[in-house]
Amino acid sequence: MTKQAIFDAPQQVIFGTPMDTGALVQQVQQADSLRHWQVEQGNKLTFRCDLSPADIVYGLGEQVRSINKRGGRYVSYNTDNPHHTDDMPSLYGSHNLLIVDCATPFGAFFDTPGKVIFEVDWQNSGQIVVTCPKDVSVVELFGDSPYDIAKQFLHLIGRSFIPPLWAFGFGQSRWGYKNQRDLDSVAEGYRGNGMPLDWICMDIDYMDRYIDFTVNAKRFPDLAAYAAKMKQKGIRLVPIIDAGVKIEPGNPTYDEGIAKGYFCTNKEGKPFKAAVWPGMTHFPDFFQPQCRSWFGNEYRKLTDLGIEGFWNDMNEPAIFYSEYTGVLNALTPPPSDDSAKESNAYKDYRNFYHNINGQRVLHDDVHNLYGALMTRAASEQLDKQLDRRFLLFSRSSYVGAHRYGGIWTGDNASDWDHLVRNVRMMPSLNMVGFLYSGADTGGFGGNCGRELLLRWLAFSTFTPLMRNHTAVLTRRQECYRYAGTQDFCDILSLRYRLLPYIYSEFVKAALHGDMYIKPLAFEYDDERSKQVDDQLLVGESIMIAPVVEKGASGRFVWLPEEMTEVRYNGKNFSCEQIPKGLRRIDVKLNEVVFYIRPNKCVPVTKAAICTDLSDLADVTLLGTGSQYRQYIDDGFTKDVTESNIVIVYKK
Ligand code: MIG
Repeated sequence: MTKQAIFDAPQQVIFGTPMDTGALVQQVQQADSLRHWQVEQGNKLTFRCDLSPADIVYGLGEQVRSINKRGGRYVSYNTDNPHHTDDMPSLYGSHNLLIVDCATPFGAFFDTPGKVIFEVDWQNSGQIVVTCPKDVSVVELFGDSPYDIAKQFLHLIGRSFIPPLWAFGFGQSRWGYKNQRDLDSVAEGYRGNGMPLDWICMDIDYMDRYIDFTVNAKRFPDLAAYAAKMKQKGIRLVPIIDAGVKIEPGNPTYDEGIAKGYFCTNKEGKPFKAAVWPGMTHFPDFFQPQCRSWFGNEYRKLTDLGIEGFWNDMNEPAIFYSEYTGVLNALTPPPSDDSAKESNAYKDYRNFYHNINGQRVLHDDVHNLYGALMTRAASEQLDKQLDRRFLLFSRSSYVGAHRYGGIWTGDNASDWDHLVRNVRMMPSLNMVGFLYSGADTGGFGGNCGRELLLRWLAFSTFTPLMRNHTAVLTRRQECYRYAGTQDFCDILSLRYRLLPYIYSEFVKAALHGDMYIKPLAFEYDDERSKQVDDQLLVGESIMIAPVVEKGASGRFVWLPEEMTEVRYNGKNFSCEQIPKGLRRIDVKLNEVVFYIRPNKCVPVTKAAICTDLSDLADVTLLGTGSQYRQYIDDGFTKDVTESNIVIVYKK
């Protein structure tokens, strides 16, 4: 018996001398060889395993294509690239976990800060081929189902970041809000139309010439007073911080960074210069612990003004051009290898260095950890600066950063494909710990039409991060800028009515090392459930079936078992028992239909215009269960524990 248990525990095989990425928080038993992979050693390592035709491959977190990754080629090489098409090999994060659902399910995590290529039955090879740098730790996991393996992995990587309650409210953002007047008009637009709103993002224009940790005094003469005034309306301000620090002698952040040697260096050992929004910048060397404390400490300049949330951007890091390339990276001709597809700044990544424990390390070799370490820098210090939980989400990430903050999925576009991609990506992000995540609702690039925004909001209602964000020069995308505002009120109100459930399920998933959003196949093993990638399980009780097609009056829904169909129209929930099987439903633009699994409950509360006014204790239970385990606290305590879970009984 004991032998069996040891045999089935995760095991780690070390190749070369890999650096500790910080992804794992648990010790894993060492082994000499991998059970499922053949290894070819060379300049790089190649791992191969055979797939049977019906095997399903899960994982890879923030990546394109379906929940089942078969048939694709994916590259972990964090990049700033707004073209999220199915043939784009790399996005902003690297989440090197695969879970293979086969006769003996197994998982594999390729833990390295360098580039990893995953070919998953690519060109019908019938194999998974993983190509890694020669220093890598491979963790193999064994279990009786993909879900079991995902939970083992979540246990190894540690508890997900838990933001405050207000971060589960709706957020509005736009690249282009410049000053208090712009933010006032957003607040008035929402409040004046009776639409809920909890937070507004401040994009780069709030800064003085895009210099981190500055505030433009003309645009925000007294940010502390302004933030306090907004907070009284139940609206928090969430400023952006970029990775690059402007070269500006006299600026205290810059001066200290130079004096203490906290910046990445070039071939000659001088601070590396690269152009981003502020013009020429240096990049903080987040691999140095003191650099992390210094940079994180700088957030105090804003937390001292009452700010309780941030988003970290440009931390792949994004580079427009550098002292080496000289011309805009976006304009450089394709090289002979395929790196340009993976990142437009790949040449720069081979031209600067980190100081890791006194060793000079080429950025390219540790590239995928950069954004994660920026998140860690901010998170560790914010935790010291604030007596309460804070909001933090990043663009770039690596597994492990999920303990420090959430992520958004970068520069998507206002088209239906990106809504589909958002739906498919959420369960994969949950497998690698990024529970607090979501996409730019409505799309970042391009002009979002009314129907797309309504359908997208209906889906984002179920993602922990629910933020409408769009790029400068696009059509105004705030909900009140569209005709028929009542439809938007109807959809947005559902988020607030479901808050007791969303908040509880999120926190319970984090506490228990569980996923908040899952593929149907993680709970149901019928053939259809294994293939579905436009329906998801949200928490323990809900199944969603979002409408993701333009012009559709509704959709087909697969019910793997009898469920309660709940239709919400902005005012009432109407419930009906629906038998197992395929069903066609109509869903109006102001409606959301979701399903409650048998013997489960969903607590709902009254609508509110912000979480400060939500009463999480005042709940009614929907569904056929008789009780619900609700996590409930003041919304900001740092002490998030099981003891805050109460059992609520159906009246
Ligand atoms: O080069 O700060 O993904 O959300 O609005 C663009 C401006 C820089 C990219 C982020 C986006 C943000 C934008 N930023």
